[in-house]
Amino acid sequence: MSRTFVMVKPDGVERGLIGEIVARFECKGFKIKEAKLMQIERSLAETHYGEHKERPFFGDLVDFITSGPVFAMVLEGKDAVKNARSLIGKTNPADAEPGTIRGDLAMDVSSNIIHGSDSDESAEREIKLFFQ
Ligand code: 3AN
Repeated sequence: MSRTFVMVKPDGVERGLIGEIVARFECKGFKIKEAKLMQIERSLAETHYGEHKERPFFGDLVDFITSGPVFAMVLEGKDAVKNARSLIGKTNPADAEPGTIRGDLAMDVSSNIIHGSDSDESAEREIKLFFQ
């Protein structure tokens, strides 16, 4: 068993998709170990997205992720990072397969409704950042 960090972004919370998204992870077999609705501070957003600091969309990304509450979760399961990312789908919803969360529920790369850690190291770093 391993853990991953997943959060429903402000657009997903605003659209009332927390229940739908949580249900998909539960149906897959994940256990929810922690969960909270929270407002992300700018400094936390900048740390969380540190690897994208030089990208042209960094400012918009930080604005977006702090624009309203997010629903943050720690999920446990077999190959948690990989299994969660396959449920989530490709970064750009236009490329995400139908049946995935982004493929079914989103259209735009800059508001792609959900974040999932991309490695075990990122997962542990992000869990510490969000859940101390
Ligand atoms: P993922 O969230 O699938 O791991 P990353 O880590 O490459 O994707 O990107 C982090 C976030 O940055 C994405 N969830 C998305 O919101 C945003 N992003 C990535 N690429 C772009 C882009 N070309 N234009 C705008 N936003 C982007």
